[in-house]
Amino acid sequence: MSLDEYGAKSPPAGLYDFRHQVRTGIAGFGAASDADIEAFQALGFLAIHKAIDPAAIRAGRAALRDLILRRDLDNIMVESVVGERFDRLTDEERLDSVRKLMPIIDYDDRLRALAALPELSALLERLMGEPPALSQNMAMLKPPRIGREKPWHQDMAYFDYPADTAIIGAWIALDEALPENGCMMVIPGSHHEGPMPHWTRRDWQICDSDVQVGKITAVPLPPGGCLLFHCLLHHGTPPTRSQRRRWALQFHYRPRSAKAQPDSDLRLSVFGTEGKDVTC
Ligand SMILES: O=C(O)CCC(=O)C(=O)O
Repeated sequence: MSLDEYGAKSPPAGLYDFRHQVRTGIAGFGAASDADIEAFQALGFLAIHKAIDPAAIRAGRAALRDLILRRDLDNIMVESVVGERFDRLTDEERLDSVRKLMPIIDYDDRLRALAALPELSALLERLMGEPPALSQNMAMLKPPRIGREKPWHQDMAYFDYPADTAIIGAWIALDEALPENGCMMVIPGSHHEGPMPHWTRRDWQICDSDVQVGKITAVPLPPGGCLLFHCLLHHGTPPTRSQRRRWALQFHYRPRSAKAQPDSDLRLSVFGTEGKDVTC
């Protein structure tokens, strides 16, 4: 177990705007049309509702629950406001104290299966133009009342691949994700603007004053919904004070032919030197 190193500072007012929301989604990975593929290229994201069937989502939640309640794992990051108290909490309290688990698929076949869904791979191949390979896997949890913000950022700022590599994130809602309990928020089309400088502030993040607040779009999802997003897309999630838990899985896929950099030098020269050992 580790504690979240960034603490729980509040973001400035106005950085997460709930007014504009994408409430509709494609009805399953296999239902994406050619126009949807073009929309992804233009906007940098696609919302898919009914992407994953309820039994697989229940299995994903149960798998995370099992991992959190084991006491021998070091892949669990706890919200800083919980701190060292974590070890003394009841099982139910523990479930609502964790911010992140990473990696996850090597610990549980139910999670491995969710990262390897054939219909997700097929859609990723259409978006990337070649078969995908899994690059990174994690669970991002927003505990009720205390879940901290994930400030605006580009996921490429964390990856040691050339910045023009078409890495795609798949963010899968295990619970209903709403603006109030910390759903994903995006700046449509921002992936076309290229890499942005990142800074170590409330996290490894885009400067608050560079966030295009007028374009903020919330993407609420039902359980089993999935947001696919380009890894240069500006995105973030607000803190939550809601009573509702928000658990999600996040898998990143690279084009299978993409070659990793030998070290972080190129990434740091592009995104900023404060990002040496950051993890998404
Ligand atoms: O799930 C969240 O709260 C944030 C996910 C995200 O944007 C990330 O980890 O890169």
